[in-house]
Formats: sequence, C-alpha cells, structure tokens
Amino acid sequence: MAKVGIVMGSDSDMPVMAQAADILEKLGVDFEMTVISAHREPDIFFQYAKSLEEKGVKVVIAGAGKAAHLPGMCAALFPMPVIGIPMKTSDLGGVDSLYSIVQMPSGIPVATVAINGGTNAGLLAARILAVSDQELLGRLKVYSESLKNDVVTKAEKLDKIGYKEYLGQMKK
Ligand code: RP5
Repeated sequence: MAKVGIVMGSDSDMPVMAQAADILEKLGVDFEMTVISAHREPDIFFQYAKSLEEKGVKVVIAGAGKAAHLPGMCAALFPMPVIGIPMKTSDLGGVDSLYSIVQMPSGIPVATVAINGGTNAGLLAARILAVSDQELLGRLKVYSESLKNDVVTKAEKLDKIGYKEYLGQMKK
C-alpha cells in the first residue's frame, strides 16, 4: 500500500518529481504518483485529495510551478504532512513557485523544499515515516553514511592528485 502520494500539476514537472520517486524507491518506501491540475480539473483534484487518507497515504509530496497552489490545496484537504516542491519556471526562475508554496497562511502548513528539490522532498517524506518505522530509519542512516563516505573519498582523491588534475578530471 502506498505510504506517499506524489502529485504534480503538469507532466512538465516530471523530471523533478521523478527525483522524489527515485529516492523513495531506493529506500524501499511505497508510493503512488499522478498528474492532477488543481485549476484545470478542480473536481478530479478534490476527489483525489479527499481519497488519500482512506487509501493509507501518510505523506503527500506535491510539486507545482508558477501560481503554485497545488501543495496548499492538498494540505487543505489532506490532514497529514504535505511537502511542496516549487518548480523552476521559465519567466521568474521558480521564485514565483517558491513564494506561492512557502507563504501558506497560518493554520494550513506546507513543508517547502528548495526550487526543484525533488530528492530532498523524497528524503523528508521518508524521515517523517521513519518516526514510526525503525527499519526505514536504519536505511536512512545508511544513506546518510554513504553521503559522508562520498565526501571523504573526494577529499582523499584531491589530496592525492592535487586540484589541477582533479579539476581536469571533473571537466571530462
Ligand atoms: C503548473 O503550471 C505545473 O505545476 C507546471 O509547473 C506549470 C506549467 O504547466 P504546463 O503549462 O507545463 O502544463 O500547473
């Protein structure tokens, strides 16, 4: 049963939303994913958001761009955590989406990640679920450890070959 509902306002958001799906898959968290526009199909959106709790979804990740009302509307209808991903946009660079999502009025919270922050949205959803799931918490700790090891390996390589060679290899 899907624990995380991933929803995006347009399939143009897919490359970013796929980052959230990828990390959830890696961590063994079940999710469902769909495209629903709150303004182009409000009736379908309402049915979707109202059905999430009954389906067993515990966290929603909603991505939207421009006048990005989808995460806020999810939070209005779904009573558990909603994470909003502001999409980078062609005209205003995603600051429009960021301000729309992060500036939720008091009472209906949306946890907002960075512009195009798909991976962190997935990780935050997993961390929320890990509050009551020790095995998932263990997998999250292993993931964090792997990030640390990556940096240590890079520092060792830099020490060994020097910055010019390191930079040259990065440009290849
Ligand atoms: C929002 O408008 C979507 O979330 C998307 O980021 C943005 C543009 O949508 P399209 O015009 O690409 O469908 O609804």
